[in-house]
Amino acid sequence: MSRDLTNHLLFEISTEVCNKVGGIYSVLKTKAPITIKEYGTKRYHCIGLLNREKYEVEIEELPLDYDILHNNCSKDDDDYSIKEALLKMRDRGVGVVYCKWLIEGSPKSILFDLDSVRGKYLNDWKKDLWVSSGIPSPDSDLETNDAIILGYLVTWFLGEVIYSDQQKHAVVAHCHEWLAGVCLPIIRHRKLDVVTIFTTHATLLGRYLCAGKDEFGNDIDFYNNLDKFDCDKEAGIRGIYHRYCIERASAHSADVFTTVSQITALEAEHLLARKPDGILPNGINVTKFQAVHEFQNMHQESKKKIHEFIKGHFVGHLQSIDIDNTLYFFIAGRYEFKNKGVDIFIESLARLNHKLKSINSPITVVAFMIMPARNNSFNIQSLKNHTLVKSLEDSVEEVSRNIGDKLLKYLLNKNELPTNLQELLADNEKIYLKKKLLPLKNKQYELPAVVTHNMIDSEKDPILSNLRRTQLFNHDYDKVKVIFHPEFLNSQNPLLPMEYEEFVRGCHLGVFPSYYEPWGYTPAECTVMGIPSVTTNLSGFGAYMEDLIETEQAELYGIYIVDRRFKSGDESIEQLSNMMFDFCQKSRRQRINQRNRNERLSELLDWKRMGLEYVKARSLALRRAYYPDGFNNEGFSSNENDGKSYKVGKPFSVPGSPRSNSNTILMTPGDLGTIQDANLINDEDYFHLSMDDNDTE
Ligand code: G6P
Ligand code: 1S3
Repeated sequence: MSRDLTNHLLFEISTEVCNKVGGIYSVLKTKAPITIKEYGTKRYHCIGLLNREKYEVEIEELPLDYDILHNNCSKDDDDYSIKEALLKMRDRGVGVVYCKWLIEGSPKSILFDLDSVRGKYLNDWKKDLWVSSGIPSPDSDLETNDAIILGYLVTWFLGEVIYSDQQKHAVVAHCHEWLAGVCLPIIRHRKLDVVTIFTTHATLLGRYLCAGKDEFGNDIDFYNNLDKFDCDKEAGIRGIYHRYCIERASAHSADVFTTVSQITALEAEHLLARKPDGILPNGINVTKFQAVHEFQNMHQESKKKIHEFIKGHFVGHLQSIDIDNTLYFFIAGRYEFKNKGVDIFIESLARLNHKLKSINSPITVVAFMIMPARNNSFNIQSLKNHTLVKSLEDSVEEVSRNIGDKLLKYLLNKNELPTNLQELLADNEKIYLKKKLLPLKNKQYELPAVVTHNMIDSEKDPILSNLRRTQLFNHDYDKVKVIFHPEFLNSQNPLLPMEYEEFVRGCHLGVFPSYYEPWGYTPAECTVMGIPSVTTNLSGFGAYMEDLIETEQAELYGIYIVDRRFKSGDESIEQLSNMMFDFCQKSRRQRINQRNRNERLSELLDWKRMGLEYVKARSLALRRAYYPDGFNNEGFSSNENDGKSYKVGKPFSVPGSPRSNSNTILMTPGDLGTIQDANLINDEDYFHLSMDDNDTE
């Protein structure tokens, strides 16, 4: 029987399946609806590891036993071989949860319990990896041990699937990141009939080199030295040689190797010694509201909640903040001080503070830093301030109700306004309010905290050290106030009870001046909510936007791109502080217009558009595996488009959509570094996939 290449089975493998850790979780989760649309629920499965602490809230377990398989399933079902493979593995003692991932699209998922086989097989598998692929694995690295167990379980599973499927379907395994890459060299070594794709979302060595120092203690000029690093040596110095070997072997063994941006492709070419076949940029699910300006109203509502927090946090100092002229900036993400650009953010804020003071600006900027760091829970003083303000607010509300009743009674009885409004406030009410005010009396003598929690290592913490160095202490005379919140947000938070998305909506500007950022979801998420953001030409997202929008127009759309590639550190800091300073000088009307334009860009980030590159990657992998001589194996193609550069142009007041501009064609990110033989796919069909008529189970 000949394999069905068109209706192949697709497996996406990652340690972030049903396991929220970082960006890859967002990729798989937001992409699921478009993948399910293409494959249905029987031909697409996600594979990950069982994280006992978290998995239950993410999934709904599906029944799986031989009775169900034999009585309810047909051998012709696309997923028959998958279920049979899992049952056979269970028979051999492998713990596995077969489930529906509770996200939009509900992809079926397979979670392997690594502990169920650790004792029995780990040592043999480590030895096999060394013998077959020359990859060492020290006992002390538990994360690598897990990666090895996952890799061997996935290989075992895929072997069972192709055996049980009897070549009815082609099988595509798409692995994300080195942690899920161990299966790739083994599949290659065992010559399994599986087509493979490896996507790296960063390189291990790149991340370490960017964050670290050279042997003389200087920052490493990473991008200007990409071709000069002795990678084996650098990986060895940093104690990651074995992980780097897995990453490199994954890249070399896959039929198709991809990454998420041009800049990371360049990095991978040098550090992993294989030029990626193409770019799979990250998309996002774009929800369009019925009412055109609904997202603007949501901004206003969420902003009010942030105002509430400000009242508590700055109590005793609120005379120095005009809440109606206050702008909320924020940076958020994994706490990588240098890689995420927190270093230049703080320095630029200090310069912004100086600039705003020098023009006596009416604007106050409150800059939030939301990055998890080691702490011992909330700062008692911060909690107390919020409770006191809340209690005062409740009392004022109660007294105002009484005043209202008394005023109404007076007007009805006397038919005239009271001459002495003081009479409306009874003595006991005055005493009551005074008592509530008393604990707030001395608040003006203590500065509002720069951090909301008790930090475990506050002396050495890089954010706090740099706030001290730049003297950003929340003085009344400071135009820039800072708040470090060393924990991700959620609606149960006693200080700032908001989910992250709601918080972003209430802010005015997201600032993400990363030095190392293969893609960067945070600015993309801002755009989907119509919140302007700052990014850099070293981040995948920033470079993608820079390619699509004329540089001088980007700011009109609320996309600020700091040049961190061709400018010195000091110049980048100055550019960033000037961008923030210009933003502070916008009128409310200009901010509203900018948000409207920004939100319209979200179309450029929709998976309906970005997902096309995944389709191309699978198509290329299948052709490479099954028709190795029939096509050109080259990697990137250049952007031809008649030699013209097609970009989003100037917004005519508030443009309908960037695409409506006559100068603009419907580009996909792949047009900037595409996978060859894209002509196999009909782009139009893909873009017009309707998400409504879901043919899922
Ligand atoms: C939204 C609301 C407006 C509000 C504005 C405030 O656009 O729909 O009613 O005036 O936000 O904008 P700002 O940039 O000052 O937060
Ligand atoms: C990586 O996560 P990170 O924050 O460690 O993968 C993300 C998803 O592709 C990407 O957006 C991010 O830039 C990478 O760095």
